[in-house]
Amino acid sequence: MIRRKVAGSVVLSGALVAGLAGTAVAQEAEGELVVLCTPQEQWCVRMVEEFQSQTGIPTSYVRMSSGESLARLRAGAEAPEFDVWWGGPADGQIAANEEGLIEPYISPNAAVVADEQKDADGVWTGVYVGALGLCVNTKVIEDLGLEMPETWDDLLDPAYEDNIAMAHPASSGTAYTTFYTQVLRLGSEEAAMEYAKALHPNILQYTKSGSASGPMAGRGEIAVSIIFSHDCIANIDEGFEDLAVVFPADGTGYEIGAQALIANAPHPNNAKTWIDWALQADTQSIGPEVRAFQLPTNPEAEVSEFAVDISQVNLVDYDFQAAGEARTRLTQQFEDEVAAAPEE
Ligand code: S7P
Repeated sequence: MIRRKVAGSVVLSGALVAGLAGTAVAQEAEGELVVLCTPQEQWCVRMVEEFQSQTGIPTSYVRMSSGESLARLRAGAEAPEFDVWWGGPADGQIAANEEGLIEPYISPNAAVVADEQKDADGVWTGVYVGALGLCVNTKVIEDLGLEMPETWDDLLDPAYEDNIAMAHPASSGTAYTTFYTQVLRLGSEEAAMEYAKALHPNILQYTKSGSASGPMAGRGEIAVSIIFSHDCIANIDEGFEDLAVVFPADGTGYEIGAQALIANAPHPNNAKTWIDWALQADTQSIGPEVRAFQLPTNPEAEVSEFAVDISQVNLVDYDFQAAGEARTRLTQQFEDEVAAAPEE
């Protein structure tokens, strides 16, 4: 496991926060920072602790899945409670921008991020990348007398009845990425909705949060969890040894985990300081310490030995802008035609 100390401490001088390691950025400080945090809890905790200790800015966070985040931002649009939205697939930030909930910001530190991993107008900037996979319990597959699944269509086999779990696209960015992957793979929204309906009898549970079904597969409660491959790898690293990752041969989707400044944020300068900081190589090297095995967008950041080289994976040509623009409409349609969103 790669361990790396985060470099540098920060001077809080007068009204200016300056001296963030590796950046010449100085923003006017303005009290606290409230982060809307979508990745797994441990990563949110570490990021907030590190930011606070490096900047002296009192920082708190609320962890919410992508769809929940969007709903919460919408509900609080008149008096925003958050300053920055960190993490979760970029389609979430794009959907929020469609509703005027995002303020574009181009960080000077975004220059190191590849053009396809950020919005040219600063609506969102990528902080990590990861591919969707099937997180398969090999022992359950054996007990069921099945072959390992190889494609999305393999999951439609009635032998999987009640043996698959995934999150619900209305609440989860992972699940929305899964759904939109079908749109791109099959060529239309209609075909993707038909696929979701055909898969439905095999779904034991739609969880609220994207990664929740990984441990279900790890415990043998289901044969297959549909999650980001890095979350399955984290589950294996935690000790769920019967799990294996399969990338569907018919093409899988991927995420660019993104961050964005909230429109009318109470502390916009602190939010910009966070966005600048989260793009630094040292900051992006924190992930593997908390089993976040995504690929960083800063090419200088450390890459975990467990990170998936997605250039070796058959990926669909994921269209983040189109996916984000369609998110609210398609998730409502999924609720109406496939399954209601989970309460808890
Ligand atoms: O755990 C890391 C991660 O999978 O969490 C995000 C994920 O979308 C969680 O949120 P949802 O509950 O909305 O699915 C991903 O961005 C990230 O890689």
